[in-house]
Amino acid sequence: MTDLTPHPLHDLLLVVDLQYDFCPGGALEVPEGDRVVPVINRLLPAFDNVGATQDWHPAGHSSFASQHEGKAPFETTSMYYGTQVLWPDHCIQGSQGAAFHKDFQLDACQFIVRKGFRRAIDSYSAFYENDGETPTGLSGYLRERGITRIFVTGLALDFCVFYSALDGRREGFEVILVTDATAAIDLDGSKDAALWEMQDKGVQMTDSKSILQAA
Ligand code: VGL
Ligand code: ZN
Repeated sequence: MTDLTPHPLHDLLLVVDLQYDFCPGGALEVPEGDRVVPVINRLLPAFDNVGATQDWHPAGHSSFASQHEGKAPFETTSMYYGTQVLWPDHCIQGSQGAAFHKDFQLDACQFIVRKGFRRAIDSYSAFYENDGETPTGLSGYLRERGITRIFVTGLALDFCVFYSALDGRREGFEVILVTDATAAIDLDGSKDAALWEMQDKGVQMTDSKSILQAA
């Protein structure tokens, strides 16, 4: 079994999109999304390396259903880079919905990667935009810092967490999903599909209790 003890140099806690629009009452709410906030806060002191992502769209972003005549949120459309789910307007730069949940101890984060800021392309993953090839710069940053293993938490399990975990593997990092520190949107079985694919691609799974016991 993998040693879950967080290593001071090589392990990173990554917190994905812990923003109001993904919490209950938000524009793109994840059921019980806010439940992960205290779980993540409890993990923070166990890690010497912590970073966050922040979904950060300009008004009129092309991933918004409002920009597509005749389309409703959660339908899909074809973009130049492939199929794209269309979302309610969310995480608009500078808005309250784009802000981090106030109870999340953001001060513990050493970096914040903003993503989805180009109008023409969405960006779920912390590593690549949705064309799968435009980098955010995160893998180079982490490699220069000597990070080799990433513990992934945050929202939403079946979109930004999922793509971040898979791209982390693709970039050669060890990836461990902290299952109770994440929550899913779950569109048409997307939660189970994401869990299966992550397992298939070598993403390990654990829970916060096991990490804290090992710390
Ligand atoms: C997300 C859909 C659109 C996420 C972001 O954080 O999972 N999902 N934008
Ligand atoms: Zn988004």
